[in-house]
Amino acid sequence: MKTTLDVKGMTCGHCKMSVEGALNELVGVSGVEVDLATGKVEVSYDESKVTLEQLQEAVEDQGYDVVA
Ligand code: 9UX
Repeated sequence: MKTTLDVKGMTCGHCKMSVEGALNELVGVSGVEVDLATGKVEVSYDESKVTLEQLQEAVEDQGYDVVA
């Protein structure tokens, strides 16, 4: 399935890479699209392998806030 996370605090290309990298490392994630201008992070994932909570935690572990 596909979800869009609302992430606060990403401002440069390195932020984008950190968030994309962290999400892509998770088993079950098949695609990540970060829009820096809006903070929207579109994630394609298999919900039988990874949960929405795990996606949010992966982003938070990089130091960004996820708005529920
Ligand atoms: Mo760029 Mo992002 O210097 O936290 S890595 S703003």
